[in-house]
Amino acid sequence: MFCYQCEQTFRSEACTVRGVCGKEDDVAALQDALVYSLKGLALVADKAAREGLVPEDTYPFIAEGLFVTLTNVNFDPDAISGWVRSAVKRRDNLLATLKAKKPGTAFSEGPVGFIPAETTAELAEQGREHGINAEASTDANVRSLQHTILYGLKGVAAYAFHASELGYRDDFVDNYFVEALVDLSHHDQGDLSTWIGKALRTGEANYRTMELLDTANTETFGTPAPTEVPLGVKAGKAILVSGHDLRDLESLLKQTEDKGITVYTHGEMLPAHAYPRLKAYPHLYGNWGTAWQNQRKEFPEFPGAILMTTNCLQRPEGSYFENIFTTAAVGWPGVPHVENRDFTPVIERALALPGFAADVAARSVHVGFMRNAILDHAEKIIELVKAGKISHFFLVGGCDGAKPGRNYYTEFVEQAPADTVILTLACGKYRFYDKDLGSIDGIPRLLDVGQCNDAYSAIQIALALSEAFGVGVNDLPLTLILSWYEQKAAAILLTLLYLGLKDMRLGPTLPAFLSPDVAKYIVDNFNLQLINTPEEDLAAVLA
Ligand code: SF4
Ligand code: SF3
Repeated sequence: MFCYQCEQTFRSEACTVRGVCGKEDDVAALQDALVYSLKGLALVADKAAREGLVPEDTYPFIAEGLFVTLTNVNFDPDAISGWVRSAVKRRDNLLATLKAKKPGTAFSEGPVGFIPAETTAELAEQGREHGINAEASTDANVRSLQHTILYGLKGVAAYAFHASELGYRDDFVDNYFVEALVDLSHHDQGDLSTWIGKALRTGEANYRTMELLDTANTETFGTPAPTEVPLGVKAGKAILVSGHDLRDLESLLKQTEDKGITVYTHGEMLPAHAYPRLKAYPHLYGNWGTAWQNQRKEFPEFPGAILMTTNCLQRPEGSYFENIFTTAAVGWPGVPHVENRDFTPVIERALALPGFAADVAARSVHVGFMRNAILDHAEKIIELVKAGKISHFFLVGGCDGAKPGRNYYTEFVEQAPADTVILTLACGKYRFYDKDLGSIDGIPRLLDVGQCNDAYSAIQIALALSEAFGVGVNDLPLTLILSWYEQKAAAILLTLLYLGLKDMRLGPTLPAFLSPDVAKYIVDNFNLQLINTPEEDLAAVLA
């Protein structure tokens, strides 16, 4: 196998025997076969779209298929094989329709002629033949950019999938999946500058997709507002919901009404508490557990059912294997997969388990400082900056992860001077989300902007401040301190580069898929820097 798409890749180079994430060699190969088969579908869809022949559900299918291959989403060989076969079936149906309308239509590209083998083992072998290195340029720098685009595309796919589940689609976003997969199929074409342009276009597509998801979430569930979320528990039966998909959470809340079950959020589901139409459910109580990488230690202690709606899933321990469920793109062999949001098995399991024996009071955290909540106080914030009471804003956000070195983010936040404000988002916040940093004239110093896709909200805040101060975003007293782990972070980084943001700090390491020359290009053009120590970085930024 060869996979280097996430931050915890072996020796910061590549997983070649077995994934550090728990992904087996055959699963990695099947994921590559899935990407290859989606390229075949995209190549046909590209031509068929000119004839208006592409079935509408093709685009969300492609998005969900790519999402399946994102880190810590799906580890189930049979499920992934099913995706490959569905992609090929869709491709062949579309090809037949296209040929009926335009006889003589022909394709020279390999993915269009790909015929999946009968067995999952043979299909994995085909995936090895069409691995990410075989299906990319022989030029190391161009290949690095093509892999960057592929990984960014997986992140865009995750966000587009969530938006489409809420009924929100956008032609630009739909068409971009086809465009990018067609580009990646023609990997022997174009030079370095062509592919740099295409990588920044992935950033643009991700920006549009995060905007779409922001609209979808806000119009469906209401404008998020600052909300206190308890970290304690209530006596009684319990379900824990993890991941990013708000539609799944809403369906589960509906299906558990009057069942005497308390629902808790986990990981990236925490910001859900801020949405009016979700927090209106009285049995959505609080947030339980910490970041995704602690689940194998924490989940055995949860006395109810657990639902994983998206990443990040780790190998379930025997002690809770019977209690955990997956849905949508997520999968683990032997773990029940909920279809069509019929959460009956999850509810039955929760009712069979003991639940919490007694109420436990604990501290709480505040969420819901998305763009509207912060911009409602824009005038006050601007006044505080002009009066010298706020000297600097930091956005300390991104993914959390298991490797050592991430204490940097906790220490950075702890050491940031008392006249600075920390915006945060995504699961990296679990390093410091429950710290009491106090407030500056009523403005909390720690502001939780939401999930990783709410990077859109953070960008809107930065743009509004830059307009208010009459300076460019790069001239604001604002520094981005980013942590990355999986491919959504790659997509967001491409968006920030597309928007021209400079002087960001990224850690804990640079992505292994950036070749030295590509990394140098980003450093030279955007002054992207690796994190150092909190002391040195704070001193340098605030100098
Ligand atoms: Fe390795 Fe990350 Fe790929 Fe898993 S997703 S196999 S840890 S690089
Ligand atoms: Fe976290 Fe897995 Fe990336 Fe949405 S839940 S940010 S790592």
